[in-house]
Amino acid sequence: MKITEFIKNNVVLLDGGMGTLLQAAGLAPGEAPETWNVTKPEEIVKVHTAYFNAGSNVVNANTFGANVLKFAPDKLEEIIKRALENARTAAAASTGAQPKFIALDVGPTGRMLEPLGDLPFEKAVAVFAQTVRLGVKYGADLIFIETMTDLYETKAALLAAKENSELPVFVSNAYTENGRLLTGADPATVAATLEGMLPDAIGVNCSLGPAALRDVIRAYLKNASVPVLFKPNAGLPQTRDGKTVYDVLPADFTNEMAQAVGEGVRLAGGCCGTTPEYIAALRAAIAGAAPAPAAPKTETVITGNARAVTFGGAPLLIGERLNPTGKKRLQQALRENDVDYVLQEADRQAQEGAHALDVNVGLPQIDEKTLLPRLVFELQTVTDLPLVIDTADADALAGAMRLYNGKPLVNSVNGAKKSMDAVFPLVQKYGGAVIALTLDENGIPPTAEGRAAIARRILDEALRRGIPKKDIVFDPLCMAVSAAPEAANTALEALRLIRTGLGCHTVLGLSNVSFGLPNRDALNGIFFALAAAAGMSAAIVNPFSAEIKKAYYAYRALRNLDENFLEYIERAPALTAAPAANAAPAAQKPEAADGSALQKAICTGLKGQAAELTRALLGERPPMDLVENEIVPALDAVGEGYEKQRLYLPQLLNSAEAAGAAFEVIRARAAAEAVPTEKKCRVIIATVQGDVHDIGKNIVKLLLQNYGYEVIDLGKDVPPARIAEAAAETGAPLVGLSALMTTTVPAMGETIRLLREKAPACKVMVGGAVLNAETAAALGADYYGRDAMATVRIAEQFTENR
Ligand code: B12
Repeated sequence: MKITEFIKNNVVLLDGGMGTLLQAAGLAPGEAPETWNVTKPEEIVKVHTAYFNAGSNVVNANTFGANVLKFAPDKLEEIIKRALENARTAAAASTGAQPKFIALDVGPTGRMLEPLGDLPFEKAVAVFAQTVRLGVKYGADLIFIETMTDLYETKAALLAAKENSELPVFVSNAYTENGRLLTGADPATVAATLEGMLPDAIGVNCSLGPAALRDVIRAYLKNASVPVLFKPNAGLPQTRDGKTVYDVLPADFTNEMAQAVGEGVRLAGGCCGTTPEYIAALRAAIAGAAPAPAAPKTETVITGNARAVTFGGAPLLIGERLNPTGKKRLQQALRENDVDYVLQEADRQAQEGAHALDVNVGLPQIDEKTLLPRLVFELQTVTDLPLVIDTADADALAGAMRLYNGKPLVNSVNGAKKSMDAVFPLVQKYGGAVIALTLDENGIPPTAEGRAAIARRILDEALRRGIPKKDIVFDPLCMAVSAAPEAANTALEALRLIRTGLGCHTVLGLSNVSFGLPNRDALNGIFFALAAAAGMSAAIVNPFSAEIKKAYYAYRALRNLDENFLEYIERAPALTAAPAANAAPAAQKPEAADGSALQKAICTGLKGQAAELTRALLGERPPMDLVENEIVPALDAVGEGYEKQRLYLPQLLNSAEAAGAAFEVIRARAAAEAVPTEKKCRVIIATVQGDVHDIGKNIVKLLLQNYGYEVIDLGKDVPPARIAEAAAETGAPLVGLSALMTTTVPAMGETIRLLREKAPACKVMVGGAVLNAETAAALGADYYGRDAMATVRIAEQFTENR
């Protein structure tokens, strides 16, 4: 029997922790567990056998870290081959009579993908592909992708599994305590994104105990149409007496798990800290539990890299400003490869309240196949709004969908066979919802009924291919009323027929309707309201249009979609403003509200713009003024957003890079202007071990250099021993240490202790946002510096007293 058959009528029992058991059996710290497949197969067989004996249906072979980034190719093959052999030996040796399946276990690569890290998406796909092919070659029954903390890497792994095997695939992510992946995505986003690529089960493993993950698993059950799996830890790992311990005992674990199965979880097991004892108890607790019936979800959802947007309620606003038709400035930017302009335009629309952004690069002389995927990738570094990938070029669409981190809305397919043959297979492969235009080989039918009939045909064809109804969004097409006076009426009627007749969601490109008439904004606004009333679910609009905004917020208020009119009241004063339709950038936003242009560029993560603005400002203001009153406040704002969970790691990283770009301009200028002076004394500086925050340290370095000190910069994440050695070797009399996190303060203490031992004459100054004079004293530092200027004063004072 295949696992996909077995799942249909049974709750599937998975296995429990492996790494923790191997550690107990003597696996040394730093030793790769996968090597034991070859060197100590009997230990691995023992663990697998114990899980099969405890009742597991699925056992994950010991291949979690088996990838070509960690093992040489022939070693990798040996490890995977032996891993699957060991699991088969265990299946044969075990006593249980239950159906048994062996999974190729696929864990993360251990590297961050671009843009957060340096591993390109396609490289990640290739790494996973190699593991998957070996799993297939050596007889795995299924592929179990697990403990993924980044949605993009999860997509890479799932794509590799699909492209290189016919095996069933389970996909499981590890969530942080705030209910999101490390890189920000929430369960609704993950579920929508992964499901489009047709895994056989999705779910959650590792990180926390079952109770702490209750909300996450419920979010899966609410959003997922495929079976949901749950494989939590025996609690959050804690260190006690130098040992890792887990605090959820088998009885509590199984109670919580049994409840989850009752709520609809279809595959249950454990992760770190769980043992065969937990799995046996779990089997007893869920024995005979009937699997929850499959419940396909019907909501239309699209996602960005961290956010899901659901159709229904008031029409969604899809920003149209990234479509070059009729927009000279954007055309120029696209021709000149001015990515920053495009990113700013995206950000401005997001600020104006757009829910998704249409991206189109269709211009003569532009290679869409290259530019569209690139822009889609770049846009996702500045916005987590879902993108609407708008192209008639199937290759460009394929490239962009492949690189997209989320579930996009594709714009568009139509009723012509050629179009459906080109677009639907891409939707099936990469996942996505798709805008279907009600036209075909014969053009656009003049009547609403004709358009509804085409919609019906498109829907039937999509369903025949296995694409669910929720993923087809119809655009009944509206021409200009100036050319066709019935155009608006026809489009409105077609909307009504499709929405009520087919029960599908709809979208309209609104602005067309007013083409050729004066005060287009007025017409567009009223048309928005009429269309919304007729069943329009989303509108492709100019989010800066005052009339559209009026219509949108008023519609929500009147339809009781805006609780207590909160949003309407908040926006009301602005809704009377004169139309700002296509006004130039920058002039539109209230500057004072959220900082200067440079601060905003840093907050948004616009590297090029941050550098450019800094260059301009350097003519007017002293460099340190820019550091202290622009760069630092912007980073503080980002840090606060991160803390309050309004921003996530990708945004933090982009802002840091933009701040870095601004700072680099300042540094280069300072270096060029520096007057050579006699060096005062040597100062060693470093960010302590475990800490990669180096912006503050670099500022300190710059200032010290400007004041004539010879700075030896050891970089970031520097082990205590290296700092102590450098102090001893160079005889530098002063060392500056930086730490930005509570978790790295102990490393600072350790460094100071070692310095006292290895370079007793050396004085130590410390700084960084987590410190204050008290903690500095408690750590045994000689000086504490609140900011970079304070560092200089300390150094000056130190030199005088020497
Ligand atoms: C930018 C940033 C990042 C960037 C760092 C890029 C880089 N190259 O530095 C990236 C995105 C990589 C990052 C990663 C992480 N970050 Co971070 N990050 C920040 C952020 C927003 C700004 C830090 C900064 O550069 N400030 C501006 C500089 C100029 O200020 P400063 O460093 O304090 O330096 C000044 C003074 O302190 C002093 N000074 C500094 N060093 C020294 C040294 C001496 C000797 C002296 C005398 C003075 C001195 O002078 C400087 C100039 O005036 C802060 C929030 C904040 N507002 O601090 C969070 C923050 C520090 N990060 C945080 C966290 C949690 C993380 C991550 C763990 C996130 C994650 N989940 O992965 C990782 C940690 C990675 C690691 N192992 O270090 C937390 C730390 C919480 C805590 N209290 O422990 C913060 C506070 C955010 C938050 N509010 O939650 N982060």
